[in-house]
Amino acid sequence: MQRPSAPSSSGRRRFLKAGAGMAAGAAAGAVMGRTGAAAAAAEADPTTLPPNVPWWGQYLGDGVAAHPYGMPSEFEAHVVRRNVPWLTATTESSVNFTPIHELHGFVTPNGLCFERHHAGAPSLNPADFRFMINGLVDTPKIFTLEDILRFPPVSRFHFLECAANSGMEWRGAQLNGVQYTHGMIHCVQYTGVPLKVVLDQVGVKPNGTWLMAEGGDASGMNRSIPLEKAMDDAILAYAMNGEMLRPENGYPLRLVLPGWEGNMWVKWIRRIEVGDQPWFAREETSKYTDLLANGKARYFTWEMDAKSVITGPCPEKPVLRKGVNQIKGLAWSGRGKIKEVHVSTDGGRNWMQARLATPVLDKCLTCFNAEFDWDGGEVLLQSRAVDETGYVQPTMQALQEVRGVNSIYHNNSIQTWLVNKSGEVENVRLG
Ligand SMILES: Nc1nc2c(c(=O)[nH]1)N[C@H]1C(S)=C(S)[C@@H](COP(=O)(O)O)O[C@H]1N2
Ligand SMILES: [Mo]
Repeated sequence: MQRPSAPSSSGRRRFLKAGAGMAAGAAAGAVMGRTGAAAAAAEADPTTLPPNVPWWGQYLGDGVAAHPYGMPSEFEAHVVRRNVPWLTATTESSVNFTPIHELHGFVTPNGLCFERHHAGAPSLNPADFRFMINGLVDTPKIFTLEDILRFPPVSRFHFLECAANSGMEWRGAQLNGVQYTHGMIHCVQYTGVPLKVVLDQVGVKPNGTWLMAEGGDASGMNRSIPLEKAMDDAILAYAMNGEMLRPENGYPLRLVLPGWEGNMWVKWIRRIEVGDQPWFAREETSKYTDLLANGKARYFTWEMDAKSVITGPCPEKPVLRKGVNQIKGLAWSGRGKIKEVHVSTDGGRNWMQARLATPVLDKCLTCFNAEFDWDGGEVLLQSRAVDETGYVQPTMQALQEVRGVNSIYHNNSIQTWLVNKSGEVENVRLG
């Protein structure tokens, strides 16, 4: 690599791009996914290393007017949501996946939160937005966004997991990447108004026991929700991670049902009807039900069972060197806090306790880490979450004994990563 003689601002940028391309190219030849920092470090120009003053420290950088809305470094361009084109017929009724292997801490940046739409993400002017509550209430009411913003706000961190997360893996290992096997999850800080506060204002009648939440997008997606949950911890959220919701996540208003399956978190919510029985909508009968081995189906499986996954090493993050390596991962439970996470390097024969990173919050992602000493042999990495109710994340065999193999949704089984002798990591099924 050559140092540019008189780097103009754009010249410098071209130089940086070329450098990144070379470095990433060299690494990609060896192991898929070995890009970014590791590759760049291998190619570092010694004349720019400390104590030398690097060339980029000898010129003015971008001015403050350059980025009115900041973006990640161009060297992080590989950290993006990804979809699987063959999975769905269209991109409007489809899903993309959070790059959980590239994230740090438990908060998902807004631009990386996976999206799941049934009819695409509508773009609407909040001035035209209305939210209605009708049915078994004393005073049916239509709210503007302004009205909603006038209630005292609450802010809470919660994960949202699509019930179909890991749904491809029921009959065997399918997708070779943690972004695809476990990326239908995100965790942000929501700000909004407790649904209870709004329901109390319209006055739910004594016989009102169920709610129907309805989306304003072209899918008109709706779900039945027991009043108990609405009065417990449901939020009508207008913000995520400190800014208004992104259009794809329901701008300007979405339902937040902590710990419950993502499908029920109605986006672009336009109406809640209060009734005295569930509606048995499409999304809770034909979809989001689990066909058991005996031909009957489970339904109203709202709570997300405790689950965890190792996000490094993983297929996208091979083991790069022998000796002590870090295992890192995420754990969560729809029933409360994570109590413990165990990790295994021998496919579940022996377990050791992982460290939990604080804070450990209710119905929120929890980060864990542990060390493992790699001698260059084959290793079977697993993690197992235990939540505060004492529930232990099951193996796929144990899950199949209860659920059979016809399910798509609610696969919270233990994931196995095979680290082979060259350090590459593969999605495998044991047994
Ligand atoms: N109105 C509406 N709400 C919706 C959906 C939708 O298509 N329309 N998809 C649901 C599904 S299946 C999931 S998993 C979550 C995804 O939320 P996200 O796009 O913010 O990740 O939104 C739910 N809410
Ligand atoms: Mo979903």
